[in-house]
Amino acid sequence: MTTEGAEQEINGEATDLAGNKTIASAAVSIDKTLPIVTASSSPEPNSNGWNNSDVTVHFTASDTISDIDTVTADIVISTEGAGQSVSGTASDKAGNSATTTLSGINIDKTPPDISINSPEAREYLASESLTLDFAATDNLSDISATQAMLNELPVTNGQVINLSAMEDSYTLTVQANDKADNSASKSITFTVMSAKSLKNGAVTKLNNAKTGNRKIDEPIDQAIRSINDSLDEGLWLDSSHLVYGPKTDWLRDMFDQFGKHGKTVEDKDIDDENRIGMQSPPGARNGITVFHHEMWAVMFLQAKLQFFGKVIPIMERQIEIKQSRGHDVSKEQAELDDIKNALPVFQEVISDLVEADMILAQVAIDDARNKPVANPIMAKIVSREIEMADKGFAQAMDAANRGSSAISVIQFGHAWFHAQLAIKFAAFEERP
Ligand SMILES: [Ca+2]
Ligand SMILES: [Ca+2]
Repeated sequence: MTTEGAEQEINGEATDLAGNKTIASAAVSIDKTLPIVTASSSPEPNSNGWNNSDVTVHFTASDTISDIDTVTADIVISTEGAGQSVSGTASDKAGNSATTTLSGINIDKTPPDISINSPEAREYLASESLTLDFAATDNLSDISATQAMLNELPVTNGQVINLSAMEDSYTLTVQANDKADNSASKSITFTVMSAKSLKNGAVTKLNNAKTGNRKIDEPIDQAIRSINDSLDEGLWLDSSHLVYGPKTDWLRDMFDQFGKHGKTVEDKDIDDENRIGMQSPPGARNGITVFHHEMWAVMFLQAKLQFFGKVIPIMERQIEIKQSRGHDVSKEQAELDDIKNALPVFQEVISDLVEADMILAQVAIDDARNKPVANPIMAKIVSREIEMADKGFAQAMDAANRGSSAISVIQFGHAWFHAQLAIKFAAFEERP
């Protein structure tokens, strides 16, 4: 009997020695065919062939003839890894068994790792340069996409961010996906301190330092007036850029003048600050006046610092004497305390103003350096102005380090002015 089939009837005939015949029949089931077993996984992998959660492998078996007896139960794979495989077996009732293997199971449950090296979570000056430096790496399936936004603006790794027109708070958010669709996101918030916000902050500090005592409030009011003059909206392009005037194109006029007289422009002609005017014509709005106002504010405060520096020991001595005579010194003591409390604020405001001017000068110099020169003949003149600006800047820093704050402010003004000249010369195109 070789034919497969269930309940096959077989008739057998037996004859004994006496010649009796018996016919017997039996049902015979034969199954030689292996079951068919298939495996399927869920959830299905994504289009990259990866899962990001446990994968359940289910085995389905079918059999001809004798039917399925056992089949491997569902196998849950929870381990991360690429190229995993599992096998399942099915047996039919005739004891035939078959095995199948499902391979190529890729599981990655770990989100990418994002690092942000730059920016740092700190305060930047608007004059600083910021190069974005971030990276996304993945443990297993690899990064499929990285996106970064600086507030609402899409940015890329290595991008240089110009802080000079920025102020307040910014957030860089880096978001990355791996090939298994795990996603991660990391944010860094930093702030940008602009020249304008330093000055506004200085005004606030001074207002808060008022005591109701005329001796302190008067210099404070004087300083605030000067700072507020320097904050005149008409002098500012944005939070760290000043207007450069006069509005009339004096440079073109100057070249026309030279043209008329058949001369050529030489370095010495444009090197003379007096000739082309550190001072703007009447009514012209020019950022240089910001430095002038600032210088006055610094000088008021410095003068008061020096004055009170001398007065404090005298006041202390008077209080001592009065006290020794048994007089009430509470009024004198209160005034002395007010003065002593105000002086550190004066000092702080002076350094804020110097720093604001440093930002203005640095931003202008950077602008000048980055400005392409439209007319090659001007290149030498432009680079000379930048040189002058650098020199003024270095002198301003020296003065600031020596504690000569007013001189520092003036030198930053010079640096700013020469940077503006460089920008102006760089933009100059010869008239056809
Ligand atoms: Ca079978
Ligand atoms: Ca991963």
